[in-house]
Amino acid sequence: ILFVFQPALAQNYDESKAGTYTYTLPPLLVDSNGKTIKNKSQWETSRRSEILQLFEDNVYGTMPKTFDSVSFKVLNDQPGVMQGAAHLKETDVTIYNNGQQATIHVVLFTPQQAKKAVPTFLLINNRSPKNTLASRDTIMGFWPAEQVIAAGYGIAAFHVSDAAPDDKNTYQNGLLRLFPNELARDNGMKAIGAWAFAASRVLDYFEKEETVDHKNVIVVGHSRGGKASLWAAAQDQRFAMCVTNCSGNTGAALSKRNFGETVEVINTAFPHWFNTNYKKYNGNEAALPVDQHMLIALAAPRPVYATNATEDLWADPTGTYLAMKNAEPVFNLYNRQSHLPATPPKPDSPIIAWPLSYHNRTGIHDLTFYDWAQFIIFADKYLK
Ligand code: GTR
Repeated sequence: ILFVFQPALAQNYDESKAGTYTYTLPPLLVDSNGKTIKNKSQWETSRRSEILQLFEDNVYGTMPKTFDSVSFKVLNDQPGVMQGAAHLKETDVTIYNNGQQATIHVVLFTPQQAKKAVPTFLLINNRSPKNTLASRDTIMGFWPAEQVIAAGYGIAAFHVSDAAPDDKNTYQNGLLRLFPNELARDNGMKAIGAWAFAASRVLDYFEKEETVDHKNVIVVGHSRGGKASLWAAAQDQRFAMCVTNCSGNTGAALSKRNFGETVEVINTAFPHWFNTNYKKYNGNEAALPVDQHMLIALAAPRPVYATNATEDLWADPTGTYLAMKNAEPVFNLYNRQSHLPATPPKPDSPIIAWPLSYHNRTGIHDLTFYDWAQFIIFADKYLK
């Protein structure tokens, strides 16, 4: 007998079948009453919160606005690490609610020579915890702390498993235990919401951490972590900038474009990432009241850097670029306007502009030294 492997949920990689997404993207600047949004105050006072709520209810889940308390405990404070280049702090950020607690362990390096608090990159680490160990036993492009310190920035990370284990059977065992109402509701947050919530609690800590310029924290994530970094920036306007690296479906790529990973595929493989309501859109992206250009727009006017990799068609590089391009009208309500070219740049030709930056790196789905080098140029442009 000959078995022919036929994936039950097939993906499209044929550009001619990607669809006419422009006709189906929900409008950014028309509100639910049909009123056209003409300026930033109309955006900020009405349309922005409508869109945020659509993402909460239909995709990522609500995020608790209150909780009992949060505490910060510095466990390790070591100047002169990295051959004298950096100051290391390891801190436990503990959140208390509903008689329960959950702890997010934060590793932070800041430049030893810094005379004042420094702008800092915060990575939501969804890969091996080894990438972000304080010991620096493994030096990887995923979190190149030495490179970032040499550029004069702070670099911090926490691991997603502290917030919500990345597993459909155990994701509740992190901070979701503190919020049983979230788990009970169809629009309550799950793992990706919990990762973004944790990033905000780390920012609470940074507000008290003298070495970090908490007004200039850049939230960074790769792939599933990049879905969370965008959601964190949308939810918490204290983040100054956002990097979403190869974040693909339900990250920076358009969902209504039929290319690469689909909503049904992601919800089937990772039922613990998005809220229960999101499953209604399996095989029916057309019914989604939002698309991902609207998520990027929620960051406005704060700068966003999105990336792709040429061998990572699963994450739909073209659909990611088009989401950035279609987010522009909101950024353009503010003084510094975005004028991305209509079509994506060639591989390895970053467009580093303020407020929207993009590159498509040659190679595989990953976060690399090359990517970080561009993020540093992006941050320099904005902060220096
Ligand atoms: C894949 C998933 C993607 C992306 C990726 C990752 O399996 O389909 O959406 O999140 O994992 O996180 O590396």
